Amino acid sequence: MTALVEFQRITCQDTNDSASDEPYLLYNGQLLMPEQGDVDPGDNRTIDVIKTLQGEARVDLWDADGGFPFDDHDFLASVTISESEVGQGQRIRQMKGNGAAYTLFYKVHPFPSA
Ligand SMILES: [Ca+2]
Ligand SMILES: [Ca+2]
Repeated sequence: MTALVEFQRITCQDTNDSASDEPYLLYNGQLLMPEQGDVDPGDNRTIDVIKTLQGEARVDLWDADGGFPFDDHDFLASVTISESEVGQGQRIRQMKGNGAAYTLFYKVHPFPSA
């Protein structure tokens, strides 16, 4: 069985950086949402990407840090998405870690039959 994940948006409640964050998302280790600039608490960023899902998939949230002197990017949180979420409508998942808090919005659809 295969499903489709419709990634809608992410909202920020708390940042990892003392100033704005530069969040990005990975889906099973591949880029899902490229780095976003100037994200502050209360901000939304549209994702608007559809991915196929087989069994389970992992979404990782990172904050990009490119400043001198060579501060590494910060891992913030991850969630696992499962095919069992098909048909559950709007999914709202908290992604909290490393001082930051974000919310991920998505829907899991059945794969269209031929
Ligand atoms: Ca950071
Ligand atoms: Ca940053």
